[in-house]
Amino acid sequence: MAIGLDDDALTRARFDTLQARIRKAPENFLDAGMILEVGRGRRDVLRGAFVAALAALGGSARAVAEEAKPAGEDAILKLPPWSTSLGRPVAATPYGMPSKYETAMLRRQSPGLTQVAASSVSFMPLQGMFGIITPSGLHFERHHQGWQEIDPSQHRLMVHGSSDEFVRKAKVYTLDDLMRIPSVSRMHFIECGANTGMEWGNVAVPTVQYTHGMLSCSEFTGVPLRTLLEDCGVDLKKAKFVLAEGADGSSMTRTIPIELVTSGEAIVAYGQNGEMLRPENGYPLRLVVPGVQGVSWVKWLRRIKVGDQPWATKDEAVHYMDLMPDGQHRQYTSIQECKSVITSPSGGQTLLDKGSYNVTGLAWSGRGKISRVDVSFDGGVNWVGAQLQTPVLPKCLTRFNVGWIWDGGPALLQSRAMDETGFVQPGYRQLRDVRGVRSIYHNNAIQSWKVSESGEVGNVQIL
Ligand SMILES: Nc1nc2c(c(=O)[nH]1)N[C@H]1C(S)=C(S)[C@@H](COP(=O)(O)O)O[C@H]1N2
Ligand SMILES: [Mo]
Repeated sequence: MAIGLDDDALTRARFDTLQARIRKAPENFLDAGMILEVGRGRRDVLRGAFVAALAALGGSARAVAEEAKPAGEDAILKLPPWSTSLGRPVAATPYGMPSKYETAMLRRQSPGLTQVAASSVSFMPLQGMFGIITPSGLHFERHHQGWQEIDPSQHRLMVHGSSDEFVRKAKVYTLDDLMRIPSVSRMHFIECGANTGMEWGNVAVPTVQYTHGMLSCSEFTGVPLRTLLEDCGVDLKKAKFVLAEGADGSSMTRTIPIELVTSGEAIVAYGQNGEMLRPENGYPLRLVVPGVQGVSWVKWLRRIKVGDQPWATKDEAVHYMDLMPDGQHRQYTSIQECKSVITSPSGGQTLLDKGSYNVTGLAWSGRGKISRVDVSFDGGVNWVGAQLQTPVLPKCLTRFNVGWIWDGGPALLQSRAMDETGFVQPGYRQLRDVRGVRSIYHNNAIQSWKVSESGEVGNVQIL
């Protein structure tokens, strides 16, 4: 155990809570409430550890930590107000919210990105999340023209063809129409093609929220797009592609190969984690295209057009292409290849003491299931297999965990995922050999976190 307090469960529980909070929220290190709580710890060894860990803080904060007297087991012996008073009634909050003490789990905008109201990104806080599902309120956002709050009774979805030869009876659906059709629910990740894009240029942004936070995972509910095409009498021998269009001001339009539709994978979704989609994520309808980059998951979906060739719209002829070393652009590279990242410990966090840690992270592949994740503590010289937490689902986030004893010396943490096709996540050198350095999109390289002797964790690139 990191601080040798096996005989003092209470203090340790408190330590664990603090550690969890610290590891969740690098930005919240200087929370005065936490420092007071630390100061009241009974054991000198604990106080010592924290005072040392807090040594970098400002003068007044340190004074508080040193002056506070240990208060023994008061928290157990004296009943707190919440044990001796009447609690609040049911439905005091008809829609439940996180505890007011959970202030660190927030979507954030990258300080390194220019903020334009219309074209904007918010990143999900991977560093403090558990399991694989992203709470809907923390799902990342990427809008090309802001987000809209659409009245579902006014929303329509049209399915039609480039010409009559593709679609026998074009139709316009209301949300009520769609909800009468047998539905499916599936868990999938969505990753923006630009996730980790800043790292191409060797710009090491500080935290995992900013390196990998254009990623989320939900259970989506809706109607397979194939069902709608069949309903409209689409000639599936002639159809090769569909075009999806959003109802927002960006007129987002993306070409999707028909195989992703005929396989039954693409879903016209209205549900997200058991409730209706959030407005930011496409309420009341969005396209779910498992394994494919986020841009094809058209939000506020209003139109599906069926044809036999790609449309090369603005969102696929100007953006979301990969500039290769020979100066050519690679177009329609939509699958998100196998990738992983350690989410804790990660950039911006601080290890408080030597000892055992759970090294945890996420792995995913747009081609199927994750088959294995290896973790290195020495920059890729030695690797150990991490435990994959169930469920392990295709085109879904997979959580991995591995125990680690930090000896207090410098360390380099990396994770390397493999998917069921045998594809192994590349290192930076390998990726740059093929792709050069001028890309923005589709960076799935191995991420490295450097742990320094002070316990501080930072973002470094290892070639
Ligand atoms: N209509 C519409 N659909 C859209 C976008 C948009 O701006 N408008 N952004 C796309 C991009 S680039 C991404 S990465 C995902 C982001 O989905 P999210 O905001 O639900 O995370 O939506 C895609 N679908
Ligand atoms: Mo995106």
